[in-house]
Amino acid sequence: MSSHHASVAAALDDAARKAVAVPQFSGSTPFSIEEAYRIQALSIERRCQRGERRIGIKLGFTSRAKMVQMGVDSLIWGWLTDDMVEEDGGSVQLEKYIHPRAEPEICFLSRRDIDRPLTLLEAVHYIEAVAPAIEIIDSRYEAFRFTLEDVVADNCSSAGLVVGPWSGKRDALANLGVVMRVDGRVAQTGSTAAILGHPLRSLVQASQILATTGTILPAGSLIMAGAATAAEVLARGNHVSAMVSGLGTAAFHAA
Ligand code: OOG
Ligand code: MG
Repeated sequence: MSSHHASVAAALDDAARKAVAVPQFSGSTPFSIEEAYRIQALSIERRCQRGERRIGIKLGFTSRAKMVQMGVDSLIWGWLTDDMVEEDGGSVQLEKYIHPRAEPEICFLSRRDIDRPLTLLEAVHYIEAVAPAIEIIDSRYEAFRFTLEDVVADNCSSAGLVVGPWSGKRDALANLGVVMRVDGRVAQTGSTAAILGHPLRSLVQASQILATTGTILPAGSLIMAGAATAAEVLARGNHVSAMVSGLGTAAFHAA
């Protein structure tokens, strides 16, 4: 099966590079979640061989809003690389993406290596800073439709991220208002409580996942906690902002 894994990884990597969608793979050749993570790892290796650097991880489907929107109900995770970072307040070139969507998130910057499963009480001590953020997701599958296995293989639709101002306010993240605006209009509203009841739980989950996979996430890594609301489709010219009460705003212009 491993040559099949490599060819799926190559097809997904090419789809992302060329910004051309591909059909789902699990329909023709079913594969397990474990295999999906192996395919994901192979596709990230391809990126790293081209010189991209891992800068952290993201969690997906940590909120009900996202599970309902995409019809998937398990927490998933994927890698972030330096190439995915878009400038806060800057222009995002939409041609790089296939059918991008934006979703409001919280981003953590880790203070120490995450090398074991953490409790909720410990997790706060592993955070250097926290920021409002926008994830730009872009499924490599046609019509942005996928099974759980397909989306995991596709690095959980990771494509871009915009990180807003860093803040040391890591103690009171439980229930902060979240507002995403598109062209000044309120498009999505929610609360950080939508993220697993408390966004720090994303960090706890991340530490458990990393421990089971034997991966150490080095200090200074980013952890995207998952969207607090459903995602919004992006169109050329859109100005998108995500405000998290008490933390500030991340924003970009879709060029
Ligand atoms: C999968 C990624 C989900 C989140 O924040 O829940 C995700 C997708 O919706 O394409 O990033
Ligand atoms: Mg997300």
